[in-house]
Amino acid sequence: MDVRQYVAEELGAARRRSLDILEPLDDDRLRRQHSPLMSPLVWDLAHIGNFEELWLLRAVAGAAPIDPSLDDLYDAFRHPRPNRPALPLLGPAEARRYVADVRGRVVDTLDRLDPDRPDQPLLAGGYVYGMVVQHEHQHDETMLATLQLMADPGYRPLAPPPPAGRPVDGDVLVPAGPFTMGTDDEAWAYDNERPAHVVDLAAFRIDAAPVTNRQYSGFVTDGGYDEPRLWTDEGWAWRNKAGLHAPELWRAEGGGRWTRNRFGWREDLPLDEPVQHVCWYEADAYARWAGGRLPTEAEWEKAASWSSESVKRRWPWGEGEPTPERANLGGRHFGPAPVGAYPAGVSGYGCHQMIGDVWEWTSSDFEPYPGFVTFPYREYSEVFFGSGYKVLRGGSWATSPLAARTTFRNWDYPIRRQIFAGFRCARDA
Ligand code: AVJ
Ligand code: FE
Repeated sequence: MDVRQYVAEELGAARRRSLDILEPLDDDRLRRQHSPLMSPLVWDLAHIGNFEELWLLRAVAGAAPIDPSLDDLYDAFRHPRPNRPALPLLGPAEARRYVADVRGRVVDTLDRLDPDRPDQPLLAGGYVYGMVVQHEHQHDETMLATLQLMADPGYRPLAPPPPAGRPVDGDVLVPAGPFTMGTDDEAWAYDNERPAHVVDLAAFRIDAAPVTNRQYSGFVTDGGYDEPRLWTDEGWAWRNKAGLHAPELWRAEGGGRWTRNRFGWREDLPLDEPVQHVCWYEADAYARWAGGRLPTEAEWEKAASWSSESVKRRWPWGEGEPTPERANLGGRHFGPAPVGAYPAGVSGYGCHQMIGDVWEWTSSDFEPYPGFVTFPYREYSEVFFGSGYKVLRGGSWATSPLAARTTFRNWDYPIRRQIFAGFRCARDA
């Protein structure tokens, strides 16, 4: 497909998604801060528009600012999240008008400017348009994490149920040898996914599926949260300080029965779904309890994108698009699917659900690859390197297929539980 047409369609799809997510919410819920970890939703919305204005109107088309005061308000680095509700933010109607105004102008420029100019790094393959589309989708996922933290009375858009699961046993062997980590030729990959480089790994075993709620509740019932030997020193200190005793949103109902809060509604813990809303310290302790460890980021990527054919795969299953039969992405089912629900999405080494369902914590710190070059701005990746962030891989049920490729890197602090994150375990072979 022609880049101009593709860009126009993906911009439209991202905007429909953002507006759909916010549509059920009244103005008060859009303006309020539901958690100090998160922005008011109306900040996210106008920030999406401001980012688009900065890159697609001002950087690409040389346009003058629509309103220069907005740049400060919606700069994530000038105002940390806890301070955002006190800012003179655009209200919901104003924010909707602003993002629509920006988008109208972007569509106009797309008619006269070629979005794909191989001689200009920002425009080669439509890069900056892809960056803006992925930015909107990433904030859509952030807004969903905010809505999960929102107290009653609940948020429940209509969504078809996910496909049925089936048991997935044990782990798979990934034989020793080199593989290609990262990418040079994925057109819309971020700077932190580049450059492609060879990494030689020892043989290892990795779980064929993410850890389920059933498995994780075994750790809880076995006293995993009360056994300091299972935790790192930092993890144990955090477990004490934060009073961790089960994943966020779980509640013990007696007799070994658990319920969980899902977007403000209480339901029986779905035992066959991947566990969600655990922090890195919990994942790390579970892995030790289970006789394993978290995979490194390189191990995760090899298990997801490599095979005996030694050809890098864009997706675990190969090059075919991520259809509903292959992965749970984009908010389609509004929650994770049970393990085993995607036999058509299995990786070359036999791992299920590497893409979609839940982000997976890895043991690795967020660091640049050898030869990393910032592009096009330091605040996407570079300023976060070496600051104690842990890498997560694979995307969740809420991640857009445009941002869930096997090379994509996400990161968060090891104490964080608000994102849709779980994990799988690895072992030395
Ligand atoms: C890649 C998800 C960590 O949300 O902080 C959004 C993405 N960067 N706006 C974040 C991002 C700028 C980023 N993460
Ligand atoms: Fe942003």
